[in-house]
Amino acid sequence: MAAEITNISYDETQIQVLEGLEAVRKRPGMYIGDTSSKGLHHLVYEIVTNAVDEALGGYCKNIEVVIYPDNTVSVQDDGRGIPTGIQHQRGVSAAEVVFTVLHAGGKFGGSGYKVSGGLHGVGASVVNALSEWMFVRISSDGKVYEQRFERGDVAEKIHLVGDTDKSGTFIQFKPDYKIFEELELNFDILKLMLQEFAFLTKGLRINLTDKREGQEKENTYHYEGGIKQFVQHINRNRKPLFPDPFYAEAERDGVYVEVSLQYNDEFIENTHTFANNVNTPEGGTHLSGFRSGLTKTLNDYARKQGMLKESEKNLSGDDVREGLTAIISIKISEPQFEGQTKTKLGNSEVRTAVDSVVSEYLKYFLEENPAVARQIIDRAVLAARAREAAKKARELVRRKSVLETARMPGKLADCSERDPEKSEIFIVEGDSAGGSAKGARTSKTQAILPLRGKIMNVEKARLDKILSNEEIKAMITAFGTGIHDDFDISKLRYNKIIIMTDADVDGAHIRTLLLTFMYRFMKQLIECEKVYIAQPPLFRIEKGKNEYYVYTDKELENKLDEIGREGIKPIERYKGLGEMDAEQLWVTTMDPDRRILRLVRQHDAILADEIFTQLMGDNVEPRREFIQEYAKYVKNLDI
Ligand code: TTJ
Repeated sequence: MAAEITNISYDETQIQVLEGLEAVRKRPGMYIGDTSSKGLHHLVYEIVTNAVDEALGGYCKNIEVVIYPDNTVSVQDDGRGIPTGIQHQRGVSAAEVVFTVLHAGGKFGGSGYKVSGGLHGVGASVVNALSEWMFVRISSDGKVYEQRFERGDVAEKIHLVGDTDKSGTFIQFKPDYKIFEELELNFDILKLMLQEFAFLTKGLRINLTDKREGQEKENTYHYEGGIKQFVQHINRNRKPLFPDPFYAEAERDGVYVEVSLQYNDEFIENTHTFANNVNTPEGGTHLSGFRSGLTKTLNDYARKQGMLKESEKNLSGDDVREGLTAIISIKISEPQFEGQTKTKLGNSEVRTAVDSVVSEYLKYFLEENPAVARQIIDRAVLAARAREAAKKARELVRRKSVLETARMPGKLADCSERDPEKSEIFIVEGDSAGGSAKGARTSKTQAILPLRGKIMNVEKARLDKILSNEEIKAMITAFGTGIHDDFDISKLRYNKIIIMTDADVDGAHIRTLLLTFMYRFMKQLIECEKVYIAQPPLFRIEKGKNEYYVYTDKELENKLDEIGREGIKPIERYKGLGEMDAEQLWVTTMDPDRRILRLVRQHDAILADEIFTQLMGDNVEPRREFIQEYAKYVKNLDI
């Protein structure tokens, strides 16, 4: 048994004992980022990664994830099963080593790529350490074994429980309430995560089931086309230029490269990059290799076909990326992750590998599909013309933010504090609520920027038009960061950006537009957790000398049960911020000591963007699907 395990890399060199699991419980943030909802969902990510690795090796075809009513989660695969034999170095089973020893990875994909996300794949032992309990059932070689852990410690040794003709691994765990601030698992976050894994691993079927009462749900993610279907998914509510996305898959110098792309009739770029299935929003060598390959190949083709005259300038990178949707996924044995959030790929050999695959296969694709090629080039030529105008508008904004004399927008009631760490800005819907907010604020630390009406849809316009929009200009100037590649978080003039809109459908719409703008132009604001949503109360209850503000329907019921229903004045329901006077707005929504702020997380922005394209897109079918899916949750959605 031991020899077998050594064979499959569970030897001393693979398993390094760095620290005990106690260290994980002492400083969970060091291992999973934080102990908020983000960290909680990261536990599931860690476990699923192991099963996906087994699938990458070609040993597993199905993964089942289940959320139970007690907020536990299970992940099951039909792979080979974690080895159960005694590991000779330690005298315990290899499975136990996987769950109790930090950094006991030793995972290898069958294709020869060691799949580990470096810091990202912290491993099953970290999840075990942060779980009240963990239960493991392994089926392999005709036998079923089980083992149980509590807060990282062995509670039951591994033992045989029966026979089977199947193989696989089943893990169930309960996140430790002593560690996590939040235990509620979010179906949508897991959905985005699992769907992404499924897109990145063609053929793998991932099933997600929610068994919690009142929210029972089941989804399956299974894509034979892999990232090609990922591209189609991103464009599903948009108008693609051609139906069948470009797809290339090849290996170069030990780098496995997959690229897929398609253009749509909008102006923004939607490129997502992955290294060993880890999302790399900071980009890196795979992205730069892709960009240079794309620009070069399209220019070469356009010249050869006479679509670019000798006197004309080359199409720029920005030109060829307008309306582009692309996925780049690479796999490599020793990924180097760099950058602020360790999500930037550093391996230089990847740049040449991706550049070469894109150049070779795209050239071929253009020659095979001349009609498509013409559409792509025509589109880029149009973009080049518009670019000159856009550049001028953009430089205007850039110049303003570079010179410290940046004139703040007239509508901004700025705070007097100059230290961004101590300042915050409220983006407020409408001039009247803006007026109340100005009356209510602490002018030293709180700035108010009222926006008039709806802000424009940034996905449907070119940069020059977007940047001539007053509300958008006002936000960019007030924030001080610039946008896109010029974005610089160190220039941010406030530590918190707080979106304050009415608690109704219009308010939700404006919030969606604002989030879409920030997600598209200032992604790092969201990644760095600078954006919040203010929560104005829905009701005011008055009883005797006491008044209470409550923020949800459920809270209203609870409060009424608590204080009794007798002798209360008619309950006020707030329809908009404008109905509150300055004092009420301060007490309920703006006072840092009493207010409730909801942090906008990455998935909120992605979902906002999805909802947005689905509702605002030109296609009727996705809009109908959306309304059907969400109608049961949303009471007064007047669309
Ligand atoms: C290791 O090499 C021998 C055959 O099994 C390989 C292995 O570890 N396979 C494996 C691990 N399949 N599935 C897992 C796994 C699945 C889950 C859900 C969680 C964890 C920690 C591991």
